[in-house]
Amino acid sequence: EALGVAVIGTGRMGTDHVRRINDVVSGARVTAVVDIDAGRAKEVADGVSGCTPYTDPTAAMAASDVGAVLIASPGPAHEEALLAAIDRNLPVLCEKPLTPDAASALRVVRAEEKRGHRLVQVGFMRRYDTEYRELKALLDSGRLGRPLMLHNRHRNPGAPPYFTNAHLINDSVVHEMDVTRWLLGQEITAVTVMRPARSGNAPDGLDVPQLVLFETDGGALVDVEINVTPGFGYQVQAEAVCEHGTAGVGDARGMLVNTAGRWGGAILPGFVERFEEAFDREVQDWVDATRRGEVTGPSCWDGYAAAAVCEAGVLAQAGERRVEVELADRPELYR
Ligand code: ISE
Repeated sequence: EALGVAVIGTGRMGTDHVRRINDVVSGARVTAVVDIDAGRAKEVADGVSGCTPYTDPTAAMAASDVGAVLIASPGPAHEEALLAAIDRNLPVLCEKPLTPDAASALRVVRAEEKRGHRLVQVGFMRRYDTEYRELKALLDSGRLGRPLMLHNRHRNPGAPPYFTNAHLINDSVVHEMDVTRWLLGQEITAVTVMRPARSGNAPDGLDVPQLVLFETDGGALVDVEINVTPGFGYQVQAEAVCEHGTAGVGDARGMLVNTAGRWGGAILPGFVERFEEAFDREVQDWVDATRRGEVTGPSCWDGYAAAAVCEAGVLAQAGERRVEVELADRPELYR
């Protein structure tokens, strides 16, 4: 029998996941959609057969046709929904961020610990991207020796109007935090943020580009260029510098055209396009694992660790200085 999923939040990611579960993923169907805006919930539910609209996440979770929850509401609404799902022993796929700050993320970790088993997978979709997986496999193989540095570029075509400098850390660089922890298998111990002169092309309220540096407990140094350049397109790249060589992902994708004395190709327009396959694989893996009664993928601990690094990052950014990360001890459940 197909897994009945309640999708909470019908914004950009929520609606995309409803489409994905309906049209792309096998073994699941959307049986409930939740939005604080009743009209919006109904509009989305009307497009899916056998789907009920709700305004209250806990009401949806209580429905007999709901067996799992996908949280895609704004970050500040995550904690309540996560705790309600854990309380009902329902498996969850939670879009990043797990929660907006480390203290609330740790409360979710503690709730899951109390349950005694994992229920939550966090939506760090880069772990499902083919290229990032290849890089991870190569680093894990040891062929290039130890990774010593990781260079990252994270260039966005634009930003939502509410975006502030802190969002650059919490919403964007959070992916490099997770990728660093996952690729290197190390914790981030300190963050430094520096800024060159502000781009005249920067959207209002954003000081871009910025340079973010991570230090890790394995002695690696990681840099991230975070940028928002209207009209540029979306580009995410990572290059590991190891003892015996380097390996990079995210360069030119697709067709290369030579004509009229020039060569070139297209830059993808946004993260939905760049990571489409990763999102598909992420949700399919989640559905498959859930139906087997397992929980895999990035955990609450990964969500908490990223939140702790974000907190240090936002402080580092505000003061343009180095800030150490404070991390609780990793519970047995996540070892
Ligand atoms: C957005 O929220 C994402 O998660 C994207 O992956 C990221 O590239 C973008 O910068 C964020 O705003």
